[in-house]
Amino acid sequence: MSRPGPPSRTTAVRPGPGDAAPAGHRRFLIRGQLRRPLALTVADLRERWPQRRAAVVFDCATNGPRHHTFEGPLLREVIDAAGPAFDARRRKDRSRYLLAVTGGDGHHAVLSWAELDADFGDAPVLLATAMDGRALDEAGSQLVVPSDRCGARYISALTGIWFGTCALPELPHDLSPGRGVGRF
Ligand SMILES: Nc1nc2c(c(=O)[nH]1)N[C@H]1C(S)=C(S)[C@@H](COP(=O)(O)O)O[C@H]1N2
Ligand SMILES: [Mo]
Repeated sequence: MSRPGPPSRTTAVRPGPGDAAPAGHRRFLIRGQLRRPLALTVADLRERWPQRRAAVVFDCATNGPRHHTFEGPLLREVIDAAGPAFDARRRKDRSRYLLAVTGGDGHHAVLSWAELDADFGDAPVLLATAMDGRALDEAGSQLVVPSDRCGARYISALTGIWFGTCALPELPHDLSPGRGVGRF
C-alpha cells in the first residue's frame, strides 16, 4: 500500500553543476573569456594532456611543511585548449589576464596568466590528477604551484577556474599632487 507524503527531496532539488554525478565523474568548469569553455573530470585531465610530475614542499602557518609529489597537466596547456580570448601574438595583451581558482569549500585564489606564460614567469603550475601516487578522481583535482613557498594556492577539490581580464576602477579626473592620492 502506498502512503501519501511529501515528494522526495531528490525530485524537488535541482542539483548544481556536477553535484549529482558520482564522485570521480564530477566536472569542474573552466569559464570566462574563452572561445571553448571546458567542463572536465580528473580522467579528462589525465587522458587529454601530457602528464608532468612535480616534487614540492610547501609550508602552512598552522601545519608546518608538507612534502608531496603531484602528477598532472600544465594549467597553461589546459587553458590554451580552452581558447583564451587574448591575441596570442602580443605579449602585452597576454599580460592583462588573470585566473581565479576555486575549491569545493569556497577557498579561492588568483594567478596571473603571466606567471604561467613561457615568455614571462614560465611557472610549471599543474592541475593534479594524482598526489603521492594516488589518483585524485574521487577527491578532485588540485592546483599545484611549485614555485610557491606557502600552501595557500595548492587549492584542493577544484570546482572551477575563471579566466579573463578585470576592468580597472575609473581614475579620478583630478590627479594634481595632494588631491585624491590614496583613494584610487
Ligand atoms: N580547497 C581548499 N584547498 C586548500 C585550502 C583550503 O582551505 N581549501 N587551504 C590551503 C592551505 S592554506 C594550505 S597550507 C594547504 C594545506 O594542505 P594540506 O591540507 O595537504 O596540509 O592547502 C591549501 N589548499
Ligand atoms: Mo595554509
